[in-house]
Amino acid sequence: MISAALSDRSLTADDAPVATTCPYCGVGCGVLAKPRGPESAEIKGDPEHPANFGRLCSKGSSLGETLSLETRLLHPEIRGRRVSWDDALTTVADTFRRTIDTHGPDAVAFYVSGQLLTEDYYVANKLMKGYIGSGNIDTNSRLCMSSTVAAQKRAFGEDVVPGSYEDLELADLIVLVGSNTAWCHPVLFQRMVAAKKRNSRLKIVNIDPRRTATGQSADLHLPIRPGTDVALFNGLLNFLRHNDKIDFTFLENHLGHYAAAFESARKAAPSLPAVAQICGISEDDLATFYQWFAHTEKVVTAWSQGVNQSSSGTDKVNSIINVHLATGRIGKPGMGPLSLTGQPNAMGGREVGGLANQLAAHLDIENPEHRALVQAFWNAPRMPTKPGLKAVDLFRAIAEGRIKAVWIMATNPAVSLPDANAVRDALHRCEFVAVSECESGTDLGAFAHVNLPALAWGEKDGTVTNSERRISRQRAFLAAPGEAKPDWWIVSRVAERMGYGESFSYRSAWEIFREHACLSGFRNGGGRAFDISGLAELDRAGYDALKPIQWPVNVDYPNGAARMFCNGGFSFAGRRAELVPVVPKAPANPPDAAYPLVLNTGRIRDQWHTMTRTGKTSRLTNHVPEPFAELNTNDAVRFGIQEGMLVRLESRFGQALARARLSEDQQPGSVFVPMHWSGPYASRGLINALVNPATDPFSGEPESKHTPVRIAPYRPAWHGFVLSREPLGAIEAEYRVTIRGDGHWLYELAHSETPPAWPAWIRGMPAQFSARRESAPAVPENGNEEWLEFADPHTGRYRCALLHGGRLQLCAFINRSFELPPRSWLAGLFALDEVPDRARMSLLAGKPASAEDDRGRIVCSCFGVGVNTLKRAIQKQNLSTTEQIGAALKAGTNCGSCIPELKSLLQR
Ligand SMILES: Nc1nc2c(c(=O)[nH]1)N[C@H]1C(S)=C(S)[C@@H](COP(=O)(O)OP(=O)(O)OC[C@H]3O[C@@H](n4cnc5c(=O)[nH]c(N)nc54)[C@H](O)[C@@H]3O)O[C@H]1N2
Ligand SMILES: Nc1nc2c(c(=O)[nH]1)N[C@H]1C(S)=C(S)[C@@H](COP(=O)(O)OP(=O)(O)OC[C@H]3O[C@@H](n4cnc5c(=O)[nH]c(N)nc54)[C@H](O)[C@@H]3O)O[C@H]1N2
Ligand code: SF4
Ligand SMILES: [Mo]
Repeated sequence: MISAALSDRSLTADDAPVATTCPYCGVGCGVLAKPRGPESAEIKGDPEHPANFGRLCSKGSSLGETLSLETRLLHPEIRGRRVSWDDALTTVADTFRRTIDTHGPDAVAFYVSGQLLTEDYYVANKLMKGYIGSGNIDTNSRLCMSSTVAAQKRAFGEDVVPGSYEDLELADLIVLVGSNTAWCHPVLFQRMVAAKKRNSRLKIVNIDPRRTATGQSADLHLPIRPGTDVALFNGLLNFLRHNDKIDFTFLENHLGHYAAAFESARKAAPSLPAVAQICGISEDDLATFYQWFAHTEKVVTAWSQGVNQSSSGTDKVNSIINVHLATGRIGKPGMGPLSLTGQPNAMGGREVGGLANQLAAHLDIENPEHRALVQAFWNAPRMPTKPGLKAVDLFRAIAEGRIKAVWIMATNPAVSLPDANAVRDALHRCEFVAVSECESGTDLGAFAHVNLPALAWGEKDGTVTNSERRISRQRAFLAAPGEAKPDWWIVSRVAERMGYGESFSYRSAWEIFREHACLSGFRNGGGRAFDISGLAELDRAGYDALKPIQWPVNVDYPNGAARMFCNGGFSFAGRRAELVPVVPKAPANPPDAAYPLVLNTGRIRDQWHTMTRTGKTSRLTNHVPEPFAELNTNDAVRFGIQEGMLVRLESRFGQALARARLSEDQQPGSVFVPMHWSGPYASRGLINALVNPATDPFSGEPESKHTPVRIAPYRPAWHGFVLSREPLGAIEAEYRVTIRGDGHWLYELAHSETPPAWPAWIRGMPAQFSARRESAPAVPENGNEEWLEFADPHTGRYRCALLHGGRLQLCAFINRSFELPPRSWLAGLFALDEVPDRARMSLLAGKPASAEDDRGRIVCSCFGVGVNTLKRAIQKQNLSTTEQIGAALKAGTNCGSCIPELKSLLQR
């Protein structure tokens, strides 16, 4: 039961909004939040935050609807049984202590996350590296940004993002590589689109094997063959050299070696036709891109996972940085390489050294002087002398029993690591798994010996750093629910119980931040760019009032710095940088006759990773309700697949089921599947079960975008869906997807065995009442129950509906084939207190008497505008711009995340 104390969780006085930061992507938008009851809040973009100036995307603007406590983890548990904090903390501390005493410090590990706050991250890293004395702390940023980290270190001598978001607005050419910015960094993309309206010279190029919402809005889309980015940028370096566009003065003054990189580019990408052939694109398009780049001074190249998540990810990033260094286009207004970080605090994690091969404050674990420096600052008893294991290797070590105790915080490796079945097997075998989480019922939770309830967004307090080095405060506006605690608190109390009380006596995030800031300046004679010593003296009030600021913050830059490296000042000896020679390499595992397609995985607009938060609001589940596999129409013909059919995907590692989508946006030979669906939402949607655990040799980042797979129709005995006002318990079906709707639940189902009688099967579906709903009757008290039914045993069709006092309670549609009525109109009937006669007549037909009544799949999440409504309005009212659509239907006028899709509807 939710305690009465939760009835008002507001921490704000006088209803004033609290300024905080969005917990989703690395854009790091400022949010103004006002609590509205214990489980919701009014959310607005913060007009003063320099990342978003008031804008929010669909995910950010729905934050207020994701604060439900229904599935939260609210109490510490051991083996699923509620225990006291003292028991839980002591169990973790004692088990770690015992394991270390018996097997040494490398027999334990932490696996942490870019969704921790900087303060949480700092403490976890300090405990593992300085006190336990092992390098075995790695983070999910390994799966995300580590190729960029490795490449920036190779190029600049330090992991530094030189530019700022405003450079995107000052540029005349923006090159987006392996980034679906329109969906994954939406507010930044909106800033680019707005800049394009102001500056008619500004062009956007998108380099992505798939045509995404980003590609649709670009001036030029290069659908390169997967994995060929290095050849493309090597070719560009070569082209720039042939066309006298190299800034040799910059190279002479600020670079160490550079000749070898030119030579390697010349050999690997000798001519335009050769590059066009390697990349599988037209020579004309390639020449256009090269010409634009060569003849535009202000160029920003931004990239994300299509670049990083590759067995040549580090080389890909260096090939991009090379063209910027070689032309001196770095650190100046409107130009530079700009890595777009994924998670809200991917950058903060790098600053505190959360990766297994780093130390805190951008220092190197393999450098004895650096180790000594950190050890001295922490007054630490021991330091590791070698890097720890990187994520994929770390879970292998768990499987092999070399690591015997692991503590996982704010990430779900059972879902997000490649070869996920092997990871689950490793967790199953591990002697001790502790998990710090906000949610109960995750796939990972099932493996936990100890579950530690952590504060979630809105409750936690600290700092994050976004993609442009900007440190912002996340502030609490809701009191802690149940017994949940801040992550830093949990780690510190375990550290105390392990005997390190003096060094972990923290009582607030502020104290930790000061220590972190102080370390960044400790014996830093200007050699380390990451220096926020200017914030080391912040008092509590100053920390609470801290305005967003871009590091470095020190005596030279008391107000932070928008750009770095404009006049060199790199971090290698002599303040130089390096042009890194890179050679194109094929992806680790090429497709073959048995597994002929390349599986590409990534994100959709309205879901965040494993859906623990974005799955909580129907506003975000409507856009793409079900896991899908998108493939080219030619491939579909080849493999006998039709639009809307269920397909089985299979690799050498595992299998998954998804709904087929046919599209020319997908190049032949590739199939794209989103990464989001995990156990709580889909029985067979775990795409990482298929993904190969190949990694980049420098960064250890997994190749999540390239696995050979095969695809075939999945032919169960029956297909169906059930819409229900109340959530239903376990439904026995091979294929089951659970979708939260507005006032209803939708279950997409398919199974290989037909039950003996449908009516009994459907009536037997157990309603699953949550603790809170126990008292609320699902059925209006004096409502009379009414069953409508239609069955045709000959065709295998069965349809039924249950009404209580005229109110739709449940309906089910079953068929032998996957062809079933659209769900949108039926779902809309759950909003009504009584199904009108007209609709009741057509209920079992599954479609409205008039087509006008079906809005179709939701495109605009903010105003619930569906694709059918849009198509009708475009035709009938002759709409030709997104502004006109906005005026007619409001679609696209709030967060703007759907504008690329509105544009493509207009085009069609
Ligand atoms: N809506 C939403 N937004 C998010 C997230 C989310 O879960 N949902 N997560 C956040 C996080 S942590 C991250 S890391 C970012 C990721 O942001 P993005 O990197 O933009 O997103 P992805 O969809 O993973 O992949 C981007 C693109 O890489 C392309 N790609 C695949 N192979 C290649 C290749 O060989 N070369 C090139 N050039 N491109 C290729 C894919 O087709 C895909 O369109 O998004 C952040 N923002
Ligand atoms: N196939 C494939 N796999 C991928 C990717 C891909 O593109 N393709 N992308 C990779 C990338 S870039 C990333 S970043 C990862 C993301 O993968 P994960 O990190 O595994 O995904 P999340 O769902 O964000 O997991 C975060 C978990 O932490 C919990 N949580 C949230 N806030 C807090 C907090 O403050 N404290 C604690 N203790 N817990 C919290 C959430 O409830 C959630 O369960 O996935 C990677 N995996
Ligand atoms: S772009 Fe959207 S998800 Fe990313 S920080 Fe801004 S509001 Fe949040
Ligand atoms: Mo990420």
